[in-house]
Amino acid sequence: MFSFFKKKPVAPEAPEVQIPAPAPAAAVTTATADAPVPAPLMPIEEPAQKQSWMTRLKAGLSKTSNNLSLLFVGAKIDEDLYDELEAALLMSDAGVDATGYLLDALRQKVKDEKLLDAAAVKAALKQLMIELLTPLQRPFELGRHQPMVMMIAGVNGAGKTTTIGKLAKHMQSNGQSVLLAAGDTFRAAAREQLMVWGQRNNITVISQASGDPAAVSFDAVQSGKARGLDVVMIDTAGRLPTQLHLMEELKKVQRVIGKGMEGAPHETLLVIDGNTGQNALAQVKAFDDALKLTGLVITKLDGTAKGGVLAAIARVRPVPVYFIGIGEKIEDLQPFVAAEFVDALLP
Ligand SMILES: Nc1nc2c(ncn2[C@@H]2O[C@H](COP(=O)(O)OP(=O)(O)O)[C@@H](O)[C@H]2O)c(=O)[nH]1
Ligand SMILES: [Mg+2]
Repeated sequence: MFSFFKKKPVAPEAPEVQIPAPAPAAAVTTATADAPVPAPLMPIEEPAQKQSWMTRLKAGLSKTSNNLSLLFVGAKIDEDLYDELEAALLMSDAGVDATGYLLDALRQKVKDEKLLDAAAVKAALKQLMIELLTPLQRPFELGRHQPMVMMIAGVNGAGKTTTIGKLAKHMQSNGQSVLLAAGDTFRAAAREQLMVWGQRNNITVISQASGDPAAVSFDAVQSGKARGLDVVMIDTAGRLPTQLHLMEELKKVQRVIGKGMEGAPHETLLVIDGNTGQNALAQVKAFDDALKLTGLVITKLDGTAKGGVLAAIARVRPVPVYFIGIGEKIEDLQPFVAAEFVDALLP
């Protein structure tokens, strides 16, 4: 079993938040009054699982890593190299801004550090990419609120419902009690999907045939409070940021959640399909403008995704990336770790 959540320390003298049930040993770092800052969690504790995850992440991003790596094979440090690098970064979905930034920073580093061979320049680029992406890395902390209310948004097919399922299972194995709300009332099949999944996994799903997403969400928050649960996750119907009335509806859902519990939703996540290219950036901007996102989940990095879009996000709209997904299994969702990701992009 591996785990990737971090529990925020709860001050013993101000217990307005109940401390959740004890988690399985080694799953979650807990804090004492003497040592209030938990050590960072190892996302995956078993070396074999860790290796398998990295192998699959590398395979998923191999298009970009091949392009980038080949550039440096026996290369001279000249304008041609920078030109080819620019093209490769643009092709990776990094976008004009991040590409320009990385190239300028690399030229400067090559000059300052008097780098002469291709391997050193590659290492310098890798370092710059890690520095660029590290601000996006943030551990997901459990136990900050009871219940902690999370709203999950995104376009159709991005992987919202799948991600909710995976997160719910991970949270359960961290000793959290979870309630789901089938806020995708637009398609009956979507409601069914979550209900069936909930039954199979023994997780309560709040659903309403009437089909008002705000009402379902409100009920779920009330129910989570009444039952003293740890986490309420609210699924929403997919929508494009250009569908203005649907974006208004989403804002309403968020407002109504806040009426159910002061300060909720505590997390508003956007799920993005990693294959969407530069459009992912447009999605982040639009959903963030509408909802003030607290985090992102990037899915499907196992397919044809090129991965560079994270650099674009880091430069243009740095919303933290809590998790990345590389497949449909539970363990295929893991925390985003900048150094690992760059290692997959530029081995
Ligand atoms: N390959 C792959 N498929 C995924 C991943 N995440 C989700 N999917 C698939 O993408 C499809 C749409 O997912 P779903 O959760 O229903 O999307 P939603 O419309 O946003 O709720 C489903 O077939 C999922 O199994 C991932 O990380 N990798
Ligand atoms: Mg769905």
